Amino acid sequence: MKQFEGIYPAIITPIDEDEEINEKALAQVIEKTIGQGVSGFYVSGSTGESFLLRDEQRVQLIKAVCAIVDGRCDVIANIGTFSTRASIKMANAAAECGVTAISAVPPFYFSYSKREIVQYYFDIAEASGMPVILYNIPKMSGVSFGTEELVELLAHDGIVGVKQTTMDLMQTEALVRTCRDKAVFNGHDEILLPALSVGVRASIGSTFSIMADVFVQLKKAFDAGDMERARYLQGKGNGMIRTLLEIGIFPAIKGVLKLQGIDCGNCIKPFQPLRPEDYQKLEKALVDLYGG
Ligand code: NAY
Repeated sequence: MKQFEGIYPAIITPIDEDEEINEKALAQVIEKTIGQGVSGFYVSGSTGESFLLRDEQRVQLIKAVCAIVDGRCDVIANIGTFSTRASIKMANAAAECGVTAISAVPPFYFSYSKREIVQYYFDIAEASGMPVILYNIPKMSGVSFGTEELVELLAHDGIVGVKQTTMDLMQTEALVRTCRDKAVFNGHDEILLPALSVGVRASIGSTFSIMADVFVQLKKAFDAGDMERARYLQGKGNGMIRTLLEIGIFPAIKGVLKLQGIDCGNCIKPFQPLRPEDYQKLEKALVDLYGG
């Protein structure tokens, strides 16, 4: 079974003024982060504003990322959407683009039973034949998985891992220990170091688009047993994350990329453009992170 290891940016979706995908900026973000040592990309996730994109834009995005990456590292595409049939259609399109694996947010908005959610994942895995990574993000999806449910889902041959976008490190530890042949991804950048300490080997995160180097170095320091440096780097990253969260994580990430010289546009409305005072805060956070 494929081993996933390292830092995976949950990549933003650069857009132009008409809210169409800007593939040139997408390539710039991908090249910058590959240069910083990332292991792959998580595309069309929350950070990618996937639920604000039209279906054909989502496929365009996945196709573009696969073409730009061109086999240099992994591409994981979130294909989850409101119905099982539509998710399978998106999974098949992603498979045609050449992704390494697919991931699927649980079906949301209507409150489904656990039985329905489990079947949704089995149907996607079986119909697509693609390796599936569960997407555990209770804060946004409103679906809270219990540890036993995740273990049951991970027992399926087609389900190869889970992305834990939750602060519940007790659950993450239990999954790493119980599901040894499956990939457990950390999904909150601000707790990468504690997640590594419970045995996680890979992390998917939105802030890696702007500071992958910090987290690549953090993991290297952890693997080398240099806890002082690992803690220092987590603290550095968390300084930036605090500012991003205060402003609004996704618009703020695009704001930082703009300050770093890559214009990814704004987030799709109803997200609002940043204000001058937001850019001032981001500039300060960048100086605190990388120096002036
Ligand atoms: C996705 O699909 O894009 C993600 O889940 C990325 C993970 C991010 N989660 C959320 C809810 O934004 O990287 C995290 C997060 O932005 C970061 O840890 C700051 O809280």
